[in-house]
Amino acid sequence: MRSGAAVIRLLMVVALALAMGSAVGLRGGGVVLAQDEGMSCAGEPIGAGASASPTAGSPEAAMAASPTGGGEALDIAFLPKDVENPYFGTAAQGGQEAADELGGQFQQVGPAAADAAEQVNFIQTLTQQGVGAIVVSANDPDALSPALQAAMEEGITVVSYDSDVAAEARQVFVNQANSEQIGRIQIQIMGRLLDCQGEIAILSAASTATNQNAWIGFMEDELTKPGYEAMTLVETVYGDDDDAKSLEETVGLLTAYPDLRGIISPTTVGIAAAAQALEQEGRAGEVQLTGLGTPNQMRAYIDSGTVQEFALWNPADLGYLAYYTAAALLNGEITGAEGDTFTAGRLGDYTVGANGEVLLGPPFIFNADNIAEFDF
Ligand code: RAM
Repeated sequence: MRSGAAVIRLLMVVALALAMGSAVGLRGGGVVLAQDEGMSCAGEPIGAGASASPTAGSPEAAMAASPTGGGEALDIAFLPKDVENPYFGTAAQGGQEAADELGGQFQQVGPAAADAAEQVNFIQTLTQQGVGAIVVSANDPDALSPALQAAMEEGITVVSYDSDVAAEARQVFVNQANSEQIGRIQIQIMGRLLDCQGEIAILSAASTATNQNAWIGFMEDELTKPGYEAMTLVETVYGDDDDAKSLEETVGLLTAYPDLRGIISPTTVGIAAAAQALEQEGRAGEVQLTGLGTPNQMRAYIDSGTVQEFALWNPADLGYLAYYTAAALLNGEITGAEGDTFTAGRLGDYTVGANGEVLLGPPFIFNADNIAEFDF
């Protein structure tokens, strides 16, 4: 039976969702799923601030829109953090899809492990080859900058996606979702899982990763809000987006903090490895786990109950949008200035925001009720 407080909470969520016009959504299998995610420990709607795909148009609008193309040949190379990570494999599928639509070329190159120095070598090689555009997800915002700036001096268009570089080293950053929202939502979910109480730790990717560090900054800030007094972040460790290291670091956390009640892993590699570690160490259920994962990598852990919920966006859409953005820059349709607009095929219309940022849309929370809808 619902308590009176729970009913009031539910009514508040419904009222807020109505007031906001729409809730967090993700396009999957052609449908947009809407979410009402309840209230955070601080008494705010979980995922608040979601501007519900502000720039993503409807599929119908996208079909009517004219494709970006027709200008100079599109020779666009993706350089992810590493090529072994399935997340970037899915993003590459989106890049290839966009290339096929625009009649452009697509290639993906990159290191086998998430390593900034190796990314620099790839940037230099792509520059020598004279590609039209480099689309890069950075393992380190600063280490990559000189090589990217040299590429830009040679006339190469540079777009960052997923994990940004220093602003002067790219024209546009295609961000998967608002960084603040991605950071806060993970603490909000953990708060719900733990009833706002207990020791938590973070298992991140590389210690220099731009995206994870931005999200962790907002996680720490969320924890300072009233309502989180009994939730303590004990340590942040780094698994470098490597399966074995991430597993090892998780076991290290479980050993070092016997009272640990939760782990947040804002990386698709880390969260899968942490789930495996919890099962292997017999701590599943006792230690809650959330963060950012792909449905395909997390399905087994949702099924076993080791993980109840986690967040992400569609990496294929991110790659698709990044390719269209690079194409729009190459064709002179946009320069990367705030207010520039372009159409990204089936995703619809986008506007370049402050700091040369293009936003894909809000993050989505996956759980046992909806995970079957997604295959990536
Ligand atoms: C990993 C990578 C990537 C990040 C996702 C959530 O795949 O670190 O950069 O965006 O996790």
